[in-house]
Amino acid sequence: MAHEKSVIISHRRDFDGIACAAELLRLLDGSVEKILFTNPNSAEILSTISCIKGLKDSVIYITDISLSDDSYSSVISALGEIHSKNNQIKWLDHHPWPEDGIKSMKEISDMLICGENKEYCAAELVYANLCRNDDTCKTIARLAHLTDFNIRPEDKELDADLVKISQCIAFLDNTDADSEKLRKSLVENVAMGSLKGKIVDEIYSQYKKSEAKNIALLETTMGSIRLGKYVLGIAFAENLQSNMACAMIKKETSANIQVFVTTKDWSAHVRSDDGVDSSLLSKRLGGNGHPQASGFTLKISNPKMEEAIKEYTENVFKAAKEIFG
Ligand SMILES: [Mn+2]
Repeated sequence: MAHEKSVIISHRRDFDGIACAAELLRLLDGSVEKILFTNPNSAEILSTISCIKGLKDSVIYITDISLSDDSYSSVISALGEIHSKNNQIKWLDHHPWPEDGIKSMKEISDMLICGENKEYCAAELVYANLCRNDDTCKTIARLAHLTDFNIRPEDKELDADLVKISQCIAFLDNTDADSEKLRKSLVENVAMGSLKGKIVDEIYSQYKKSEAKNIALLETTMGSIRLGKYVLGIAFAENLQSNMACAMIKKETSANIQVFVTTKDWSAHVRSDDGVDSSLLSKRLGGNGHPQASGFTLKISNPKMEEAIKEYTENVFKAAKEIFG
């Protein structure tokens, strides 16, 4: 039976994920039934998969999402059920994957490009494997590379429009209907090859309203610890673009490992200088990622924000001491 319909599942929080969806939107043109966004932790991935339970005879593209060590079996078994209803699964990712996860996923996927890739981000993999004849996809993929390989806002190569749209994407990393709607418009904008326009300005003005408050929280929660030749800096805000927040932490604390925690979902975004493998910390704390850019999410037991931040910081410092101390 022909597979005419398609569903896109991509990473919600960064430009690479949005760029993958934009490229696929161009490639698949009128056949896209749904675009869903998620983040790479099992709870969110499972809840996203539950949105396509009834799907049949379709192709599901999953991009810029990895499987982590502790949770892949539940995700793969949910996808196995989807696959058994004559759906194809095509998964393109560039983050590290557990070996056993790759093995089991291979059995139920029609295209699987995964595992750590030091040269290409997910949008570049989508371009190279699915839409090579589309020059706009090539441009989108090149832009995603700049944002995804930890090129910080102060680097000249990263132009202002790209920083601005990345801030918009991080700001929209919510599941409410308004955010979903704005994000869909943003994907359509990127699919036209544009990082600018009315929709970007609209989201950016919302983001700007929240920025001052977020930066103030970042500054008051900033802490650091020395671990031999390393300094780890940590700070919290409700929501800021991760590279930007980590650059601020680095500036304030001179840390070569920066941990930015988003308090709205307690996800931590870890960045580090060349030669410092901070993904060891993320992996120890149940997360995943590249040596210079990774992430994890800790559960919080204290309902009071101030106490929760203290608890979170202590847990990160404790793990960091064990690894780098
Ligand atoms: Mn990526």
